[in-house]
Amino acid sequence: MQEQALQDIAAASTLEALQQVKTKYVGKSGLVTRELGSLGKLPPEERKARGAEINAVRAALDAALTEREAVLRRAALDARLASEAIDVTLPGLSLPAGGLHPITRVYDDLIEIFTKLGYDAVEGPEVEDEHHNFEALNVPWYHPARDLQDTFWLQDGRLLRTHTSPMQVRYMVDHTPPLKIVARGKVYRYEATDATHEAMFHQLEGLVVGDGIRMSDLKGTVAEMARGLFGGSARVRFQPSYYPFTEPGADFAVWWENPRGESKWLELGGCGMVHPNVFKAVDDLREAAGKERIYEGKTGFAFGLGPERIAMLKYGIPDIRYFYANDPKVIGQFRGELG
Ligand code: FA5
Repeated sequence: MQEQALQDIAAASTLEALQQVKTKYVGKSGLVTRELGSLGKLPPEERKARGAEINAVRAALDAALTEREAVLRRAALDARLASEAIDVTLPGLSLPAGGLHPITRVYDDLIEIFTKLGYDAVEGPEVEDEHHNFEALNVPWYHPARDLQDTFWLQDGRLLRTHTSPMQVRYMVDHTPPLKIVARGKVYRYEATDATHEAMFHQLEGLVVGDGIRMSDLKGTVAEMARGLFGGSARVRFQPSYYPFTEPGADFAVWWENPRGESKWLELGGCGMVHPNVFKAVDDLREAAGKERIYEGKTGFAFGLGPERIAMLKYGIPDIRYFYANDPKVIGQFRGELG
């Protein structure tokens, strides 16, 4: 039996098979165990020798079982390690890396230019009231300029701001001059979209207020911005224009030469000297809030421009609608280092 058992143990190729062999011989009702149990039936003089013999078998089997189990455990572990082994020389999986949206890049460039010129960068609410978006900017309800900027109205009478100019009013009510700020953010207009017009777009508003601020300061500032954006040889053009909140008002454009050798005037935005009625409206709001009237008699300039137009030229994007269509073919080009 011992010989047979040792053969069985050696032949067990898995831990489960070994367990079966173990049960068969030394389990509760195994062959060896039963032999031990039947000792009592032997005559007393034979028991001792027989018992010693069976115990020797048992010990031999236990030793063989333990040894075999160690071998099989080691093999099972080796097999598992082999199945989990990785080839560290294989190329890794690349995780998709994000990148800054082209509009964010243009904003970052603009904010850097103006921060160097000593401006503070601020932000304000997209949901506005009529007073800040229109009235305080010298656009009363009957003014035809309201039709120029078709408005998304909210049910509570408020609206989605149609430009960032209400930030001029908000900032002046809370701060004392002299001041220099740029305000960035989304604006909304209820209008048909085309290659250069979106219903949601962005603006950067600039405002400088102090004593003796002149139109030439405005022109110099816009020219400095254009050089910062497009290089030292950038040319800027001003054309008279009308904005109710400026007097005088102008539109400005930069002469743009793209890498393909094409060049044209790029309309960037509107600007002008802050209209006295705006200062008056700000003082009215300050007075209502228990603050001093300090803006009447001040001078200042303001400008507002659209970063989409800059990004379209800078990155050769032909249609403004690509910016917000979530098309990975377009936006994916701005991953990682590019741009
Ligand atoms: C204004 O919004 C004035 N608030 C700008 C201003 C500020 C003038 C301060 C004077 C003083 P306008 O509606 O022209 O002006 O818009 C300014 C710029 O926003 C445009 O030059 C253009 O670059 C951009 N823009 C206007 N409408 C759209 C549109 N639908 N989609 C994309 N960009 C637009």
